Amino acid sequence: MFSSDDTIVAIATPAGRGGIGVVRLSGPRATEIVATAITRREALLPRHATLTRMRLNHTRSTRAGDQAIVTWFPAPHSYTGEHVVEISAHGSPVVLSGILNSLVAAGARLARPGEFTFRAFLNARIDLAQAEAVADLIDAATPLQAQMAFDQLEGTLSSRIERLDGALLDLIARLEASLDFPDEGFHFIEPVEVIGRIGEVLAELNEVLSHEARGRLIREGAMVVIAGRVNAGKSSLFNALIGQERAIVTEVPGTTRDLVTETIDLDGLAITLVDTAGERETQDAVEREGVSRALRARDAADLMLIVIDSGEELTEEDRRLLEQSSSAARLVVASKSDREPKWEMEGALRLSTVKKAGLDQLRRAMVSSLTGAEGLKDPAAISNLRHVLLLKEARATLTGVCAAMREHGAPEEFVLADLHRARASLAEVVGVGSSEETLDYIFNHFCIGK
Ligand SMILES: Nc1nc2c(ncn2[C@@H]2O[C@H](COP(=O)(O)OP(=O)(O)OP(=O)(O)O)[C@@H](O)[C@H]2O)c(=O)[nH]1
Ligand SMILES: [Mg+2]
Repeated sequence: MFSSDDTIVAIATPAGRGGIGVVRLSGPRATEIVATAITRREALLPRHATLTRMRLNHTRSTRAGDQAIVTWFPAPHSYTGEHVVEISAHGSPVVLSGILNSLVAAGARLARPGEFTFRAFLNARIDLAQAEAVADLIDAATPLQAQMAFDQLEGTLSSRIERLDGALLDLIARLEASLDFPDEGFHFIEPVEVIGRIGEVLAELNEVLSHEARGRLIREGAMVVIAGRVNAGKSSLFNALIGQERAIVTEVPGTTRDLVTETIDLDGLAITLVDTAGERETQDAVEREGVSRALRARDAADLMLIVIDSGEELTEEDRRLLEQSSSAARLVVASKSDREPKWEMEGALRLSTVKKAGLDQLRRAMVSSLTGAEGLKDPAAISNLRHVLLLKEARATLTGVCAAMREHGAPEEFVLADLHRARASLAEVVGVGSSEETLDYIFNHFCIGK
């Protein structure tokens, strides 16, 4: 996918203005290329922050255009494992692209998204699960997501995979020894012991996989859709939950006509909150489209907040919505609780955005409904669907071979083939034997400069 013998360059800080901006190079010619753009004559010292002036190619002269701190991280002790040079300049888009252009003019190639991290992976500085953790850490929207990504970057998952793989490898070695010396009639390992050892690996796999739901919920977050008939107070609730007047609120029924989306941190959980158009029969084409979008959002929701005005008698639409959502994950919100209640319902959460009452209770109910009894307190050992699927594949293989051995004493060759297959599934988690498509997919989701 990428060639890796050239020197790549990218702006590593986000687009826009900032106190500083960083341009990063990686590759065999990194120092040589940087030398053409700095005014300092002496060679850079390894891992020393050096103050120098930089020539930007937009100045069309040999005059310097900015001051920068330049640091060289010699191979192999750098992020990518290659020579890396980081240039911290003033965080102006004009200055940074000037630096970038002069480095490209001197022979560097613009890096593709994720290419620095891809090189770190190729050079075995990190494995694939750790590379994915880098992307997750950058994308983290809540402290809990960030902590979980960092743990994975530190190798918590990778070392567990390594232990499991070690146990399988040991078993394979003993079985192969038995096969290699069949005449001696000596068994290095008895079938019951093989089953026992595989059982231990399965127990550990089950333990890791038991965190799946929580881990994926933390990593992926959840979509919570606010539904209800027109004027029920949905947008008021949406605004109260996100803490700003984002959606338009008026006394006119049918105010909201599109999906309004905002992400909030609820107890460490990244919640995508969606406000929708109110339910009602309407001739208005725009509103009709809004209502049908609301319907689709409801179908995709992890949790629905069904908002019903407690100051009005239940209407046909309220009842229909309650019935339609009865088998889905939902919370019923009795809104406008500052008004005289016109109905009661068990489990309905009374709430008033005017009086700011009942919001905390709703937040707690949302979290417990999404997370179940276990709660969310700690990061989970596994959080990425790709890893989950591979571990389940390994588990299925090992469960199958155990059953075959118990039922009809499967021959050693057969057992060995399955152990190798289980190892291959584990190896793919850390990127050994991963297909080019998998790698492409993963690294294409990175930002440029990482
Ligand atoms: N008394 C009282 N009025 C409220 C409360 N919440 C919202 N309202 C009023 O109810 C009306 C409708 O509020 P919205 O939040 O726009 O309702 P909605 O469900 O988004 O309405 P549509 O977008 O038209 O479907 C507005 O006049 C709000 O001021 C509340 O807690 N108490
Ligand atoms: Mg609204």
